[in-house]
Amino acid sequence: MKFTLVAAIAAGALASAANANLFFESENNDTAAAANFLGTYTQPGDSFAVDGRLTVGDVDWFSFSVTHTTQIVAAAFGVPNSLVGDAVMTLLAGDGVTIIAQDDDSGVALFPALEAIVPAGTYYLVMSQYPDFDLDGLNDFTGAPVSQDFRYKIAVGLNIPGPASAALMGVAGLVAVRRRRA
Ligand SMILES: [Ca+2]
Ligand SMILES: [Ca+2]
Ligand SMILES: [Ca+2]
Ligand SMILES: [Ca+2]
Repeated sequence: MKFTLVAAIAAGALASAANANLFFESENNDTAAAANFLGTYTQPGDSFAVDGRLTVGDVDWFSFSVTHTTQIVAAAFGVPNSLVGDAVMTLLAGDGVTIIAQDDDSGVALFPALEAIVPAGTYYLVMSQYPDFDLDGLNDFTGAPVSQDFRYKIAVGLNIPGPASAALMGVAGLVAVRRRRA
């Protein structure tokens, strides 16, 4: 139930914004250095969405900046629905290496959702295919290129952290460390 809650929060934040920012991925975005930049956000309650596609061997890097301490809530969905595709979502610090949060299946079906409170700065949000948790486009078990091909949408809400959200983050933190065990 809490998995759906996280997704609903992200979707709700998106729906409530008068001018949601919608982006479309631009390849090649397979590394931190080549990430698609999605903007700098200063206003409480900002949000944005991204449409993308994960193809064979693909990983998609996006970056954005926040100017204040922010609660990031992000969820991915399949396009046109979430029946096809098993994605992994990773939130990294501005060094492009330090993983702040990573999730596999907490969203709808096999799609991920995550939540984190972060200080002002630049962050990376990465979409990869299961099982590619080290974000190199290769299956972590076999070393072969990941072999799925599906379209996705990411909804990201940027909220002001509060006592209630801090409690929720505790729940999300437990969710975030869950891993699919093959
Ligand atoms: Ca892509
Ligand atoms: Ca890519
Ligand atoms: Ca997944
Ligand atoms: Ca990998």
